[in-house]
Order: sequence, then C-alpha cells, then structure tokens
Amino acid sequence: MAKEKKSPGQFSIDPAAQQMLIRAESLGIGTAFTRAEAMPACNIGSAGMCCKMCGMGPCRLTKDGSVGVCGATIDTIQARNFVRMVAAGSAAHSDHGRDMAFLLKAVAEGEAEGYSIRDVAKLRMAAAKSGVPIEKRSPTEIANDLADVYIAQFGQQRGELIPIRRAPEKRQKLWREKGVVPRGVDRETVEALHRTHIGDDQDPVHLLQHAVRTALADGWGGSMIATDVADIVFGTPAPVVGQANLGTLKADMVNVVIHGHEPILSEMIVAASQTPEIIEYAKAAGANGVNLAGICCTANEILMRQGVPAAGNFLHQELAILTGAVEAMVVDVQCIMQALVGLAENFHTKVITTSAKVKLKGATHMEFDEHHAMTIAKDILKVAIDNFKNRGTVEIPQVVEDLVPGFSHEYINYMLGGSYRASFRPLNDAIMSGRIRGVAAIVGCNNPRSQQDYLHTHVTRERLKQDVLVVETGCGAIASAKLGLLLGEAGLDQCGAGLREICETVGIPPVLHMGSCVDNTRILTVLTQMVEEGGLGDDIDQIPAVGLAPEWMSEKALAIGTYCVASGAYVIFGGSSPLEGMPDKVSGSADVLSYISEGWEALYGGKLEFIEDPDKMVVATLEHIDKKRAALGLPEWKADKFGRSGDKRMNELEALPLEAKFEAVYGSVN
Ligand code: SF4
Ligand code: MSK
Repeated sequence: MAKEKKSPGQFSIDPAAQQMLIRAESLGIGTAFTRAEAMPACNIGSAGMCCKMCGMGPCRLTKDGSVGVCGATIDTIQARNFVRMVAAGSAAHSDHGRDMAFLLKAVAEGEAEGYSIRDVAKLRMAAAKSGVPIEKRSPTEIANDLADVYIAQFGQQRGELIPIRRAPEKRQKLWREKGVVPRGVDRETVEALHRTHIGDDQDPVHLLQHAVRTALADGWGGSMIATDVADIVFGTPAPVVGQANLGTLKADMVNVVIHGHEPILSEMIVAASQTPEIIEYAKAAGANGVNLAGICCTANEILMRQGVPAAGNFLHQELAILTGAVEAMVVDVQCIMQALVGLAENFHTKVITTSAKVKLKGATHMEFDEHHAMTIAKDILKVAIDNFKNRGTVEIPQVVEDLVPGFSHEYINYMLGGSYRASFRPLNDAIMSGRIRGVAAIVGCNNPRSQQDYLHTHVTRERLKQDVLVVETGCGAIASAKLGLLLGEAGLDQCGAGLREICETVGIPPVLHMGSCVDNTRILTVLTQMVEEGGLGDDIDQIPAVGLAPEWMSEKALAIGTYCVASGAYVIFGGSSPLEGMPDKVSGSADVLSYISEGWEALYGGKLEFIEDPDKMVVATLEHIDKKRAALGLPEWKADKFGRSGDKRMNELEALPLEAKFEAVYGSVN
C-alpha cells in the first residue's frame, strides 16, 4: 500500500510554515520537508555503519559480526565516523572564530571600514583572562595584542589553549589528568582527520578520546573566541524587543533576508540599511524602505544586538523565498541549503553569496571584505532594491510573535544583582531552595525528519511546568520565539509556581535566549560562574543541569554536545543516533554506546545519550536533575512548596471579596 502523504500540519507545528507548504504544493515546488519525505534516510549510513574512508570501500556492515575489507569492526567504524563529524563541526565553528579574530586585528589596526570597539569592558575582561596587560593602555592597544593571542590559538602546536583557563579549576585539572586539554584549535581537528584515515587509529575508545579533545578546542577555543570578539566589536547583548516568523516580511518594503552565521557581514548590512543613501534609493524604487530579517544563527546575532526580526529558523529558509516577497537572500557560511538557488528561480529572489569560502552554482557572488565593509554592504542592498520592481505575486503569512532576546551571561549576572553587586547568587539560592528545580539548555537545529519545532517546544514546555529554567540558543531559540515562549507574560503562564515567582521577581521570561550556535560558550560561562558563586558543588558536573538538542541535524551540534559532556553536562540528542544499530538487523556497537554514556560519565561526569521519544527525554532530564540535587544534599523539589507570592498570588487575592482577602492574608480571626 502506498504511504500516505504527510499534511502540512505533520511537517511543522508552525502555522506560517504550514501556509507556505500549502503554497509550495499548489505551485508544484518541493522543499526540504517533501524531499525528506520522498527520500527515507539510509538506515546503514544514519546508524554510522557505512565506512568510506578508502577506495576499497565503501563498506556497509549490515550483519552482526561483519567487518570492512580492511577488517575494521562496527565499533571502529562508528567511532571513526563520530570523530569525523565532531571534527567537521568544530572546524566550522572555529573557522568562524578565526575570521572574528582577524576582524579584531583589522579593527585594532584601523583597517576595518565602519567597525569599532563597542564593548571596552568585555575587551578588558577577555584580555585580562588571556594574559594581555590592560592597565594604562588604550582599547586599541589591548585589542591589537588580544587579536594576536587569539589568532595564535588556531595555529598553536604545543601547550594549552588559553581560554580553557576560564573553566573551573577542578575541571581544568581533570582535563590535564585525562590528557584532553587542546593544544591548538587547528591541531586537534587535523589530528582527528589523520587518526580516522585508513590504517590509523582503530581503537574506538582511543578515537573517542580524541573526539573530546577536538570538541574542547571548539567550545573552550574557537567558539569562545568567536563570541568574545562579536561582543567586543558589535556589543555584548542585553535584552531588546524583537519579533519572529515570516510575518516580519513587509509587503511594501524591499525585503532582504540575511542567512548564515557570521555577524561581520550582517551587522554592516544593518548599519548600511539605515543610511539616508539607502533609504532614499529604496524610496526612488517605489518601496517604503528596506526591511531586514534574519534566518538561522545570523538571525540570532542581529536579533540579540539590534532587534532585527528573525524570519525563522533553519527550515524557514526556503519558506521565506516562497512568500515571493524576498528581493535578496544574502548568505555567508553554514546551514545554507543548495536548494535555495533552484527555488529562487521560481520567483524574483536573488541569492547572493558573500563568503570567499562558500559559493552556490547559479547564485550571485558579491564577496565581502571587512576592509571595505560599508561600501560592499551598500552595493548588496542596491542589488536587492533594484530587484524590487521584478516582484510577482506575494503571500506573506500574517504570523508574528514578539520576544525579548539578548540574555548574555554578562546581562544575566547584572540582572540578578544590579551594577554594584552583579552576581549569580540569586540563581544559585533559587536552585538550592528548590524554587528552581534545575536548568536546561535546549539548543540546536531543525530537522525535516521530525515535525518542525515540535520536539523543541514540547520539551521546553514540559521543563517549565516542572520549575526548570530554560536557556536556549540557535534554531531552538527561534522555535520558542515563534511560539511566544520568549516573552515574559506569555511564557509565565506555562511555568511551575516556584519558577514563576523567580521570573516575576527578577523580571525575566522563563526561557532565556542566549544567542547563536557559537554562543553555547555563554552557557559554559554561566555554569562556571554558578560553580564559582558557591553552594552547587565545585565543578560543572555537580550542577542540576542538562543540555538537549531535540531536533539536531548538523555536525556542529555533535561538537557542541561533546564539549558540553566533557565539561560535565548530561546531554540528550533527539532523532536518529549515528551510533545505534539497525533495529532487528544488526546491533550497533554496544561498547561505543556505553562508552559515550557511562564511560564518559565515569571520566568527565557528563554523558551523551540519544533518546527519540520526547517524553522519555523529559523523564531522563528530570531524573538527572533530581539525582544531582540529592547528591548536593539539596531539598527534594516539591511542586506545591512555593507559589504563595508573586504576581499570580496578588491577582488571586485581588479577585477575592474583602473578608476572604483579609482571612487569606492574616488568617481567621475567629
Ligand atoms: Fe572499508 Fe576499511 Fe576502507 Fe573503511 S577503511 S572503506 S572499512 S576498507
Ligand atoms: S543555524 S547549526 S541549523 S542551530 Fe546555527 Fe540552526 Fe543548527 Fe544551523
């Protein structure tokens, strides 16, 4: 019997996406959703049991006990594939970090047109932590030396990466004992590729140990550098009001969607779009100005700092073009679907590539260079404006949600204690008392093999009910934004009583948007500062916290998951596991699976697990949080222990007749 076609509602829980999928079908246009449906995932490859490391293969191990032509076992092949994915993910993040370090150098040397140092405090903090002298020196002098230190981290051959000094002391000691402190960012990635070449490292445990070292070079190296420099040059995020979803596209304006990852280009396009020259140019073309919107992590970067709306997450990139209202989709690096070019041919949209590293056949290439940034940004916008006259039929879903993003770790610190006593103390106290049961970081991508945004938002909502404070980054954060969970009042209705009291007292939403994929390092910093604040143990693995990537798809997600595990976190991935076997046919490597779970837990206190069922994910995280609470000797979490204060209680009292109100507050007088 033919398989029944999926409905738009089965593809995505987002009404804007559903509307665009109906439009795509009526126009006979395919999307990632329909391509995924038409192309079932290869069950050998997705289980990590296909090896193509040499010309004697590819070898597909489809029977228990089978080995490759060279004799490689399932354990080795799965571990090798996993290491390569972690290396590719780390390389992507870290090459982004390298570009940011070069930007800082160009700014310090006065050669980066239109950029400046916006956050001197962050510059001084990063320099001090990196051993760069700061006293009696100008920001430019400090930035120049810091850029040299950061650039050197990539090519360093021996010793230790400098940013690992920001981890808790005990954690650094543990990494030294286990021999996984990264020596240089590039060195670990190159060694990962070397070790996984035919005829090299074939001990699965030894291979996976190097996955840890490679991932640490990303999380406590390349990605951390990327976040630092972005904050120094573009400003450290603080809460702003923003909007999300396709309804942020404007029928009467030139819509330019910026998609990818690096803020170097997108920040300058934002600045260029606000110049009188560009506004006039757009008006002369018959538009009411230029409307910018972001997709994927570029969206997060410009949303957090500039309040520029997010048109959507990963699976919205094609849907934005399907509105017919996008004059240009400007892309840089990572998560850009090749399908955009063919899709855009059905409309008037120009796909413009801008990175020297990324070209798409059929796209317009306008290479970006930070030395002439403003000039190039204006040229790109003029190409989009010139295209406005070519617009055909437009259908923009009127779906939009407000949100408040911008919770950098610096801002969380400030909001909890103010300028003079900025501190994580109130957060630690709330966890220790049980008002907050624990913390969950929900991060990562969309994947058309699962219903878009469902897993993210289901897991988020279930956490909130259980008094778990949620922090989010990447496409997961945009999923919550689209569902209205990043706006205080809306999200608060879905919280447990204890968490709600804290959010009302501090004035925060219960889901904190912390940025893009590279900004997962902000979460590492928050966890470290919670340790340093005291009361929750002396290392990250003792904090009642979990990390989840329910809809992961990119190799970067595996790098993030691995460095979080090595930092002491319990990390759960949804969807398919690259280390499972094929059910009923061949078992995956039990050794590899147990090694990344119990094995890594014994070594690092954190573990990695793949759990498909969202309810099981919820149960596993709550069990972990409660286990960590018990180990710290904290009181058992109780749903009804708190909640008799705060706005909710005030409203309940207000609704009572006077006598009942008096009795509720002062007790019975009889
Ligand atoms: Fe096959 Fe071994 Fe070559 Fe892999 S490395 S493709 S298992 S022969
Ligand atoms: S963009 S890596 S789909 S989070 Fe960072 Fe989103 Fe995942 Fe790309």
